[in-house]
Amino acid sequence: MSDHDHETVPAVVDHEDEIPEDHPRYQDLLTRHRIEAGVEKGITHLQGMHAEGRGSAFDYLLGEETIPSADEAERAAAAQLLLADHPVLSVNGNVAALVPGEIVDLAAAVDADIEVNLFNRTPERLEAIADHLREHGAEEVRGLEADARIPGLEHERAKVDAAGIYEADVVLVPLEDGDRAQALSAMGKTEIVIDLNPLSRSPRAADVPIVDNVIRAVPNVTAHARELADADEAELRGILEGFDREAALEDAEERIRTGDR
Ligand code: PTJ
Repeated sequence: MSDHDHETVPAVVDHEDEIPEDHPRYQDLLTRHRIEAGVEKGITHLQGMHAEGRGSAFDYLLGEETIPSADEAERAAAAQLLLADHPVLSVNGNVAALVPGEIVDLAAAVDADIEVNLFNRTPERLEAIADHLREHGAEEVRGLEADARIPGLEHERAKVDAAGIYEADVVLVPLEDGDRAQALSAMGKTEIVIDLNPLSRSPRAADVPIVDNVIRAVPNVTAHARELADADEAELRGILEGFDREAALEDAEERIRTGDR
């Protein structure tokens, strides 16, 4: 079957099931649809569309696949989350729209809290995101109390739960802005960042930078965590020691610049 033989996409897609799975740009179309639906539901901020557009350009250059160095980072992230005393998964409007059920599955696999943390923070969006996560199986959603502050951050992303991100030892921050990534790092937290742009400040501030689409990265971290569920501490520490964050960033940049596999 050639690329031209796939079904065409209807002009108006009301539900993601209407996007033909054999379309060569299926994953990108699905992502766009979920972000649009997220905006309509009051979950995703309009700026989330710009963020998605940027991400999608990087993903295109990466070949829209999980490159081997990203898979290694995802395995290291799973090990880091399993070793944590108090891991927290931070969720914004794009993550809630793209991978709500997958975040709930990951939280269950590594026994993590889920906390909503928004750049464009409003009570309406917080509630809409918490409800959406609960609809996808989340039992407890943190971030609504916001009774603590990340030191050194002026904007709304500084607002966190004292019993959540503030106390966490390991934080997963997908699609993060650089300021908070650096501020969390300054608090001594171990950070796992998922971002398609390897040059962005957030993956550069991360202990474990994952240069991959959240749509692929989150379920793959969960798959590694399930596979490592019975691993002992020495094995998990060995995986982390064998992971080279600089090499992972360089490898992703090289792939984007040259297209070389
Ligand atoms: O929901 P809010 O209010 O917290 O706002 C969320 C956004 C994403 C709008 C806000 O944090 C923002 O403006 O982020 P930036 O500064 O645009 O950064 C987003 C980063 O995520 C960019 O480096 C993108 O390349 C990257 N990105 C976008 N889509 C994806 C992605 N990375 C992984 N997977 C994606 N699907």
